[in-house]
Order: sequence, then structure tokens, then C-alpha cells
Amino acid sequence: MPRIDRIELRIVRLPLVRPFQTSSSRKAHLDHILVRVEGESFAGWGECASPSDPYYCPETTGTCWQILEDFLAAAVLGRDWSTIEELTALYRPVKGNRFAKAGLEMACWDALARSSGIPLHRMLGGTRPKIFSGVSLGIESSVDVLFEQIGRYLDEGYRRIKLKIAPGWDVEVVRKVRERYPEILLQVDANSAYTLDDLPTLRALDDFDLLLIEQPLAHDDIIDHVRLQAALKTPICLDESIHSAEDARKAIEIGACRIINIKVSRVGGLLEAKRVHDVCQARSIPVWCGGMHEFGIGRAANVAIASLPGFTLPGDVSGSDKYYAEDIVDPPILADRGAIAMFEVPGLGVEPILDRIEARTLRRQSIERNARMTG
Ligand code: SMG
Ligand code: MG
Repeated sequence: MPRIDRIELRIVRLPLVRPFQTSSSRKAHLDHILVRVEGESFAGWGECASPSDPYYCPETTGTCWQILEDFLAAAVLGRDWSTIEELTALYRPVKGNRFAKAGLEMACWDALARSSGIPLHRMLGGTRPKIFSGVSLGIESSVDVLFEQIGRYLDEGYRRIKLKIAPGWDVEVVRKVRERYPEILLQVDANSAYTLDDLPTLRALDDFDLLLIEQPLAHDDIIDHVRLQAALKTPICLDESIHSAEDARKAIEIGACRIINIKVSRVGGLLEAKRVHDVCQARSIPVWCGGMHEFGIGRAANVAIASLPGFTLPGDVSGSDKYYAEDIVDPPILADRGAIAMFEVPGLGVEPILDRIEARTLRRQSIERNARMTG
């Protein structure tokens, strides 16, 4: 692979079609960093899908920007690499900061797959021609509003419903949804809003035939989740607590969960996402692809990784029209009866729409190899 001579970072803001509320934050728009890598004869795009605030995880758009600009760009500009393993080795000294790394790494996968003439899902070892999707529904002002949302997405053909829960919006809401929809695949996500003191509430959720309960306890915990899993029939699925394949192995070995939500950005990129998948597959732990409200670039990467064989549960990778009136890629990523087909063109399979990106850019920075080398 030729060297990366230039990295362009930009913060792009897209308004959400409706606000999205979880136990930890409320969003009306998303600010994601787009990363473009460029060399003499190649280019690729990535997306850093970090939330703007540190309420889901410690990273923010601001920390990602700083790490990308000051450390990751400096580590890779002008350096030789020919595989993603070699690329990631260049910035191995940088600890954590996985959302930032995922944005750069994605751009390099796209560049590599484009210049090899291979669709990304094939390069990753995907085996599915299409993936099945569910939707994640935020906390609403009333159960009636939630019912409207559920009805709409079931009508569109989505395969399962995930409800965000929080103290005060949990057992009774789930009970009403289950009474109204006795047959649907249903799961809940607490975004770490509970502790073991809430065991009675979490136990009450066992009555509703849920597919899983996602990240009920602290974002950095696996130990208390072991105790909770032992007290529940419903499988626990970890999200926030899993940053790597090693985290996944340990959580599975100690019995902290029976299912894992794989997010490309949370684990630092597609290579680590594939490793988490492999660890889980070897231990017969089902996985599904989570989301961070990705724009079209990050969403295309999610579609590609979810084609791996261990992704046996419907994911949160919906059509982008669930969130955005106008996405930034062509073709748009849309679901058909809850299924999204692989893009059979080289790279991520989508082309950024430059004038739309330009119109929505809040901040931009170009980092050149020579500028870095001559200081
Ligand atoms: O991309 O459809 C999506 C969002 C899915 O609910 C979703 N993500 O914890 O799984 C999760 C949340 C994190 C984003 S809100 C902070
Ligand atoms: Mg989650």
C-alpha cells in the first residue's frame, strides 16, 4: 500500500428527524467526524461516530478530534503499511480512544478495499448477501407515542424492536408493549442506568420473554453483571463494557453475559470488531451489530461487518432514513422489509456526496505529511 500523504478531518452535523433520548442523553442532531485519507494513488473515507458528550462513554467529538490530529495522524502519515494489522501497529502506543481510532481505520479499510477492487464485506470475510435489522426506539413522552413508533417500524418490516429503558420508564412500559405485541422480538437497553440494588426491577423484566437486556449495569463493569446474569433467565447483552476481543473473552468466561453487541467504533475499528466476532463465535455466543446513529459512511461499515456469520441476531443497523432526512452518501442506505443488502462495489460501497458534506461542515483540518515532517 502506498503511504498516506494527507488526512482530512471535518466535523459534519446532521439534524435528526426526531430527537432521540436514552437513560444518559438526549440528541436533536449528531456531530460526527469524517476522516479522509489520501495517498498518491488511493483515497478512502471513514467516520468517527463518537457522541459529542461523555455520557455514553468517555470519548467525545472533541477528544476524538484531538487524538486524531495530534497522535493518530502523526503516527501514520508517511509510514509504510500494507495490511490493516500493520496500520494499527503504527498507533498501538495510543491507549484507548477507540472511537477516534475507528474513524481512521475505517478510511484505511475503504482505501485498501477500493484499490484492491473488492467490496469491504468480502475483504472482511462476510458470508451474508444481506443483513436483518431491528430498530432502537428512544424514551418517549408517553407510551402512546412509543406505540406509534413501534407500529410504524413493524409496518415497515423491521425484524425486532429495542426499547431504551431507564428508572421510571421500564417495567410498566415493557409490560404494556408486550401486552399489545405478544409475538414480536423485543429487547431493552438500559445504557448502564441500574445497579444491583435494582435487582427487583431487573428481575421483573424476566416476565416479558425479552431476547436480551442490554448493559443494565455500569459502563465499566463486568463483575456485577456476573451476579445479575446468575439471577436472571433473560440473557444479558454487554455493550459499553466491551472494548476489545480480550474484554469479550473475559466477560464470557466469567459469565457476565450471554450475548454481545458489537459496535465498530466502540472497539476501535473493523479489525477488532472481527476479532470480537471470532471470540464469540468460537464460544457459541451470538452477536449483533450495534449502532451510534452513523451517517452513511459508518453505516456502510456496519452493514459490511454484520455480514460475518456469527451475527445471527437482528442488529440496530436500520435504514438511515430512520434518523436523517438527507444522508451524505450515494446510494442511500435503506432497508427493504427489514433487510439491507450488501453493496457489491469496491470499498465501503457508498460515495460521499461532497456538496452536502461541504454544506454541513462545522470544522475542517487538513494534515499533510510534509507539514508534519518539516514541523
Ligand atoms: O444507530 O440506531 C442506532 C442507534 C442505536 O440505540 C442505539 N445506540 O447504547 O446501543 C446503544 C445506543 C447508543 C447511542 S445513544 C448514546
Ligand atoms: Mg446499547
